[in-house]
Amino acid sequence: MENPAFIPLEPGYHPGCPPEQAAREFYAMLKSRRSIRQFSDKPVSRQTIEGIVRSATSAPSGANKQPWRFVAVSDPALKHAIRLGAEKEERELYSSRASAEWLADLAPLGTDDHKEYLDIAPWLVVVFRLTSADDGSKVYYSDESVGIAVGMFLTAAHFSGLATLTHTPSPMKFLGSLLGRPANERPYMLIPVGYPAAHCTVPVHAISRKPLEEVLIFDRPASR
Ligand code: IYR
Repeated sequence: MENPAFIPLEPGYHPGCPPEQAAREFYAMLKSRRSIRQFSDKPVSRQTIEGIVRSATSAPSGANKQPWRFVAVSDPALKHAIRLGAEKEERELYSSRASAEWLADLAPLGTDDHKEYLDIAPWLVVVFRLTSADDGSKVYYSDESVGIAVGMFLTAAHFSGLATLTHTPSPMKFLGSLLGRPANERPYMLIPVGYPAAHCTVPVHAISRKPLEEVLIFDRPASR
């Protein structure tokens, strides 16, 4: 095989301050991100969605196959059809599919099968995971790759002053047919994007985070 081509690394982003300060400031920006379920219908420009998706698709991916598609929906009739499809699945989930343990875990979030926000949010961004590339070739680590891209999407939306919800009506198969997507695209997540409604509240339960000592371990702890 021929030698692969390489070019010198372009200078990266430099925040102009020490990394300790930059990490602190980034966290200060990100820690106010919340999933919300009460959206305003205030419009968000197509340009904003393009910028956010550019950020998301800067994500690393297995063999750089970029195994994702972002379908941004603002057409009210299409949004309503998505709402009807999601509510149909969610009715099943809440009435029979979910275990008692799952329903108990969801109780503090106050969710149910009504998904009014799918009509109200100005954009519903449906993220698809490609099971093979557009040219038919293989993709690798597509779950991990799309998960990273979605994380960057949420971060970019928050940085842009917008709120999101990671909504996963399950199963999500109806989204592929509603949006006319080909068989190699599997729905991965439905992300309403917009401004929070003036009356928006968030569940207290979802605000707390585990302390850092619980989730971050340096090296190997001394055995107890
Ligand atoms: N998809 C349902 C249920 C749901 C599941 C989990 I896990 C959540 O963190 C929140 C909701 C719904 O959207 O209501």
